[in-house]
Amino acid sequence: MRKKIVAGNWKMNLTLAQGEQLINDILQAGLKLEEGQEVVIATPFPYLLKAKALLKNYPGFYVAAQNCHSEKSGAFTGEVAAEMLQSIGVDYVILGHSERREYFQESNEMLARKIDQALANGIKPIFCCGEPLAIRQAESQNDYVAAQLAESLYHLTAEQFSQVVIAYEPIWAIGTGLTASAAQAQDMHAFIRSQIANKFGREAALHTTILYGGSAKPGNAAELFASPDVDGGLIGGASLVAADFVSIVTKLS
Ligand code: 3PY
Repeated sequence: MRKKIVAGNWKMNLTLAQGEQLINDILQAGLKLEEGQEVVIATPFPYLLKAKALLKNYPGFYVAAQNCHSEKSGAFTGEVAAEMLQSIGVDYVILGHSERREYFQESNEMLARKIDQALANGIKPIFCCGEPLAIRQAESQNDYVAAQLAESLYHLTAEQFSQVVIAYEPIWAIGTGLTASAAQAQDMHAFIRSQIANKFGREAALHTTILYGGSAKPGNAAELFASPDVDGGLIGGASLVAADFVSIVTKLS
């Protein structure tokens, strides 16, 4: 009914040769993706074309960028526009990762414009949301995530929204080795789905893929993915090790 996805977020890691090796190792594992399952590999910008070429003959494998600019084009030295990504065949773009929100001051409003650029160029956004530790400790995580969704996504039409994948990444679980428990992930994913139902309708909510991210690894992926509202994962560190990444993909059900 809705797509199940495991997406690897390489962040700012690996040389081209290492990245090529990693993709070849993943492909050689001979993963058998079921109908509706996808593997997405989010490489640094300079490797996207190569990744696309390597994955070309593998149905169900897609490439993602890790960011794009909020404007169409112009005098933004060092930046990359969604249209450029489209011109090299990029399928997905990760937007709003907590590292971008924190280190590059990306606001919900700026992310709304990045989402628009991605969609205008036929690239599916993987929109990241999630709360910092203090918000979780204050038990305000639902309000916090609801505001992220509303401010970045609720200007979309239902048709536009159908192209968006959500990734719930509690910030306290990113790069810390801490993982949300399967119950914590399920609670938030169900909450996100209920918010989407309120805004875009029940059908849209049922069709939205919601990934869990934050120190997901082979040892916890099966339990996380078994939750009814968890449709796969956005994988950080474990996506850099072919055996770990492959093992996580096999946990999709
Ligand atoms: C992590 O797992 O640490 C991530 O940030 C995935 O995007």
